[in-house]
Order: sequence, then C-alpha cells, then structure tokens
Amino acid sequence: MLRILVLIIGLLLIGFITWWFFGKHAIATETASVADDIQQIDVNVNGGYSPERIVLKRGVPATLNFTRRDPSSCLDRVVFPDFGINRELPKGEQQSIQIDTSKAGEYQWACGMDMFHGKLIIK
Ligand SMILES: [Cu+2]
Repeated sequence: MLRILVLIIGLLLIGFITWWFFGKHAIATETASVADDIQQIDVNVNGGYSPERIVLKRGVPATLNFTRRDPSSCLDRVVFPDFGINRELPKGEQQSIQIDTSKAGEYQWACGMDMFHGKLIIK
C-alpha cells in the first residue's frame, strides 16, 4: 500500500517537473503599431516584461517605450546586446529606445543581470 502511494507521488512529481520545464508556457506576443512611417509599442516592466515578445516590421523606424513599475533594482536596466544598447530605467519614467530594424531576425533583450528576457522579432 505504502509502495503504491510512493510510486504515485513519484509519478506526479515527474509529471509536474516535465510540465514545468518543457510545457508550453503562454508568451505574450504583440505587434508594434505603425503610424506615419514609425512604429511604437509600450512595454510594461513589472516582474518581467509585458509584452515579452514584440514583432516589428523591417525597415520601419521603431521605438520601444519602456516603463518600469517594479521597485526591484533587478529590472533597472534593459540591455539589447545585438544593438549595443544598455539603458537605465528609472522607476515610473518612460524610456524610449530606438531600434534599428534594417535587418530581419530575432533579437533577445534582458535585464542588467540577464535574468529576465524578452525577444524582438523583426520581419
Ligand atoms: Cu535582473
């Protein structure tokens, strides 16, 4: 009886771990809105980035408006290694970051410690 119980708990644990690591977690994806030949999108920084994935149109100048609402210093910088951008995000202040959209591709961004991530998809 006890053996069966331990077996069931073990199987449940394995199932949970598999789901946690390999399950498809929903990722918020948003497309920047284009107006007058520029595209813009607001990114809310609070316990991570929202949206976490941004689709940009290639060749259209893009501005990402980051606003940090999270009090933790973890998110007080945002880094786009592919674009050489490392910007401070003062709390409650909107920071506009210009992105060069001339090359299509997928580009990661992260907090200053590389703990929280987001992705730009230029196409
Ligand atoms: Cu961090």
